[in-house]
Amino acid sequence: MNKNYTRVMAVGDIHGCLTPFLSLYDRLEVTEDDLIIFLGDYIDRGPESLAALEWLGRESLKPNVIALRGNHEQTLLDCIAGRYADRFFNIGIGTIKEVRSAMKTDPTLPLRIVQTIRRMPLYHRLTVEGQEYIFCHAGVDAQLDHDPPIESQPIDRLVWVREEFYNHYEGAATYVVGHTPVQFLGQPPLPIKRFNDRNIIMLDTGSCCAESGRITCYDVLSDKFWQTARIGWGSLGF
Ligand SMILES: [Mn+2]
Repeated sequence: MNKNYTRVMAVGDIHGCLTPFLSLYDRLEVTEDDLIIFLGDYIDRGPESLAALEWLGRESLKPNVIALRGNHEQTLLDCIAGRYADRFFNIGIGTIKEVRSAMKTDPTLPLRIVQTIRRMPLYHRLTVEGQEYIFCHAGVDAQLDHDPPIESQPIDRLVWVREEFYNHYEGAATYVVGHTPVQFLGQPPLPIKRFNDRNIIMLDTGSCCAESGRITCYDVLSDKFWQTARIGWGSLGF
């Protein structure tokens, strides 16, 4: 790490819940001495997908803010580019509705979305006091090689992988990921510091995708974390 950051914070899935996230972000009082890495999935499920994407696009222009790409952003990109129409119908439908209605007054919107998502890296690597951290939306496919080089992983794996990562990864680098809500793993809505005794920190605490969902920010230097109030299903009027 070139700069000695006060905090190195990662934020789990937001999923269109920008308003609750922004009140959390205010509480963090982020300064330029903090590094903040968003783990992807800013859109879909919640009601403020476009606003979340645009906010992340602007915020990540700051040198100490990194917004990684999640499977939902990748899917939206693929939809706009005309690929994977099947996935477009599975996830992303809420965002596509928002995009369609906003396009009526802003026809350049799809191009801006493509530019914003293409700027989002798939992972970020960082070494702090000899400990390597890899921030990524989902992880790597570790079924055969239990510590595969992230550089050779297909995009699809980096943003979609689940069990093939967290049940098989055995590397020394600590992965910091979102993607799979901890509730789906039978856990309470708190960050998981070491999943299954592996070097994996899991920070998707459900946002609006689980009954007990909330959004989590975690500082890997201090192990401190901050959360929104419970968001959960239906609390946002959808
Ligand atoms: Mn997600």
